[in-house]
Amino acid sequence: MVPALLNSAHAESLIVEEITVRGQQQQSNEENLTIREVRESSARDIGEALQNMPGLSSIRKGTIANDIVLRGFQRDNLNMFLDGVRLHGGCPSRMDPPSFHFDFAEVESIEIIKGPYDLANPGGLEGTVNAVSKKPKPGPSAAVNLSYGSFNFLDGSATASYGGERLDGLLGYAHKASDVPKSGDGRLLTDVYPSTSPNRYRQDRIDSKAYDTDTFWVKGGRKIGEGRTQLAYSYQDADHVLYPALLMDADYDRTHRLNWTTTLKDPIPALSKLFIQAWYNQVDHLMDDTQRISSLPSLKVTRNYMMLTDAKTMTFGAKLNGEIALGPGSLTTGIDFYRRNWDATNQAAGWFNYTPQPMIPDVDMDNYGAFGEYSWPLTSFLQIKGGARFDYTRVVAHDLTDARLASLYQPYFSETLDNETNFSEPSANLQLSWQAKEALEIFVGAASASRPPDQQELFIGLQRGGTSRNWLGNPALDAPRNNQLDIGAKWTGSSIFASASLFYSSVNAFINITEATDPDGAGSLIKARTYENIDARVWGAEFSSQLALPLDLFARATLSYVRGENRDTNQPLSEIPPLSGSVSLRYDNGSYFVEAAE
Ligand SMILES: [Cu+2]
Repeated sequence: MVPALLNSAHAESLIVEEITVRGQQQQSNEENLTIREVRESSARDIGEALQNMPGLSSIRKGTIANDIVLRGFQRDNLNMFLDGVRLHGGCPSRMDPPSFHFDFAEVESIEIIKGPYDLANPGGLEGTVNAVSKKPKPGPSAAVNLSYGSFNFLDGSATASYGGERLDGLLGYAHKASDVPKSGDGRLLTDVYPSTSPNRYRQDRIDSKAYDTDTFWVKGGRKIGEGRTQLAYSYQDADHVLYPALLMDADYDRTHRLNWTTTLKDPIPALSKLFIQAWYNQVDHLMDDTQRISSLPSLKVTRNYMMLTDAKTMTFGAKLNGEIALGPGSLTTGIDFYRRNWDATNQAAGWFNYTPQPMIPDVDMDNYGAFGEYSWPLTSFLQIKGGARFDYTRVVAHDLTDARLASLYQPYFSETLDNETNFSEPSANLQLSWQAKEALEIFVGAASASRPPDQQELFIGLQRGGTSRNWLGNPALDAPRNNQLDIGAKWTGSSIFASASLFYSSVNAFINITEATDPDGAGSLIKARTYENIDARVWGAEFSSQLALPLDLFARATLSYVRGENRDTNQPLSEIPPLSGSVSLRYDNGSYFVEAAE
């Protein structure tokens, strides 16, 4: 039970409005974290904020930096966007998932599409999570938020904005820090290793800060007729983030994000809307074991670390979308491009005497795409939406030499490997919404979509030395494809919103983490962690409801169930979350609220 008591200005009417808006706008394969829910959330990051939504959960690696899981799918099977901008982390061990790179205080709401129904963007095999940033309100405004809690948990943010007739702007700053918290048994979260483990924290570091992040953001906009142009920039400096479950900790994550968008309404007679976007973001991530016993000086450890990885990722892209009134409906069409570069170098003492290894060997991924989607109101109660998309992706590992490919990677694979690969993949979907009754809407969707394997899955190469297990990408991977069916229903009344959905995903060439043995034997026992394509299926159901009761009471309940199966082995897929659910009851009279959740 988590009771909370806070002030809220007009939350009561907000919740009733929320129920109405959800009923009108949200399909049964969508979720939305509203502005009220964002404001009330005590979550440290997006992953934590989303974990109680039906179909969503998160993976915890440290005190912060929770990674989002949607219907059992994670990593690059999901698109994580901020204002439509693709974000990627730098760490090969995913210390910094995409959602780590912006602050929760920047966010106004979060939209989630469950399933591959977003044709306007490449990837998104199992869904898309898009956070929408705050916009300047009319006139001048400012807000300060400060939370302080146990273990010196500090979460502070300040924003100031001005919204004029033609020009507007917004400035924001957030600081977050916390000491290492204690777990239920009273031990520090860093105190998890036996006294013989080289991975345990050094005595003077065990009780240090768990994380320390500063985020600064600024944006400026100008109206163009009914449209708008906007430039936004953000810088984030995360220092000293501890990951007790991993063997290293992050020294820093430095992130730059730049996003320019322009929307024009009716620019020419045939075009009702034109949308142009160009963006750039970059993450520098440094991790090492300087906090751990393993970095203590010895014959082999001659620097202040035993192992270190210096990782960088850079992503930029552009898109041009248009909306055209065509026949009885409207056509949205567009082209887009992005380049994602990922480069990581590992240095380790001992076997390699700090010789740098191209762990992610400076890999460029270039994606070119085009799509068209038609929305057709067949009758006043039946709507069809469908479309197709095509993507060409080329991936080149610049720092993976033929010699390294042949000696380190090739022995584990029967195919002849190359340091570049490409993928040509179509996607399509068809969605039907039927207003069966005034309050009841039925949704049926079918979709097929693909994503390219990422740089890590294709080309990572970490030789650990001796008989320790290597970590190798599989350059011969195929692009996974998800063929999905969804059936859902939502019920909307003046004081109730209920949504139920069933889904079935058949994923061909799903990328599974596996262990390979050196196939030519050669007397070697060195195994490798690598990636394989398998056929998988995932199915499940979700239910959620929100209810306004008499006496200023509000109730909410969610239930999610998901099962996954590796069809090649008939074994359950790993990392599938169990059945989960939540119920909450809230008293809210408009000036304060009390909420109990389970
Ligand atoms: Cu890392």
